[in-house]
Amino acid sequence: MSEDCIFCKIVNGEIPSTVVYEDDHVLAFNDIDPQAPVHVVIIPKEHYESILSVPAGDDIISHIHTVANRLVLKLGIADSGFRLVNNCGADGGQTVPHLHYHLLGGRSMQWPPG
Ligand code: IU
Repeated sequence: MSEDCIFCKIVNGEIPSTVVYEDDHVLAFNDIDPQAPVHVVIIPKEHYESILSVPAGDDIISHIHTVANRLVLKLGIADSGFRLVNNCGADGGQTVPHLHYHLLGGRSMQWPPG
């Protein structure tokens, strides 16, 4: 837990969120500023500033991908397609310094992203 981290506050319930999945290690909630009909933010409960902070051998990334697969089925976007995005660092578009993945679906995606 990092004291000033907004996503840590969401994890401990200080800031409300619409939770779509939770287990001992991961929380997934609807993005407050959705960029697609389905836009879920998937985060580890433990605070990692970014994907670069995850130690080798830690299986949190694998677990997040497993959770994303489950959510894709639960939210009905498996057949139409979806995008799983990790923004890392300022130029990567990361605005919240707590590791997270965006799960986006329900519309056609463009490439390359802006
Ligand atoms: P980014 O990859 O760091 O830019 O994504 C952060 C996301 O977190 C962004 O899509 C925000 O809309 C979202 N978010 C949120 O869902 N709830 C919050 O309280 C805050 C940000 I602050």
